[in-house]
Amino acid sequence: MLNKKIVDLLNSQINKEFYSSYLYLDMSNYYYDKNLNGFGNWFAIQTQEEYAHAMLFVKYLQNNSEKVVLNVIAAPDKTYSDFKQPLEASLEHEIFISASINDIYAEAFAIKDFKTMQFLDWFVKEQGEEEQKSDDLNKRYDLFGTDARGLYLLDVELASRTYNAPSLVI
Ligand code: OFO
Repeated sequence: MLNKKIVDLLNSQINKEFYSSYLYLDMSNYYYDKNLNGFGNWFAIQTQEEYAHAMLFVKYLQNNSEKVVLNVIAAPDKTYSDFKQPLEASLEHEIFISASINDIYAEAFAIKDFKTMQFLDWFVKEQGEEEQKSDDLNKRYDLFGTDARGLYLLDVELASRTYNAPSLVI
């Protein structure tokens, strides 16, 4: 059993992870629509990763005999007027998700819920990597993406990204 506030925060995080998956699917669709299929692929893989994260939170609640509450997933409401904007929005989103994970961690720490802290350790590390990955893509776009040949080569590179299931097993 877990503390009620922790359960509420974890359920809210499930919604945020599913929303992240939805948001990245929207970004993926944006790039496919522009024939930038490598960028589309990169975000399609982000979509899969976020879905897997949501399911890890689901599993954690189930393993602790807590009720999983599924709420409405908001529709992504951003429109993009150039190729850079989804990249910036994804970095901003990852920073928001990191803060959300940190808030749950802080609550778990305050009530000495060491089990939840241990579970969240993986996400703290993962968010650090996600922010880094997104920042790196933004910087590489700035370097190469504004030149047509550079954009083409970057798109080819991003097309080779493949999905790896999360290393966390619970
Ligand atoms: Fe769920 O990994 Fe980032 O957002």
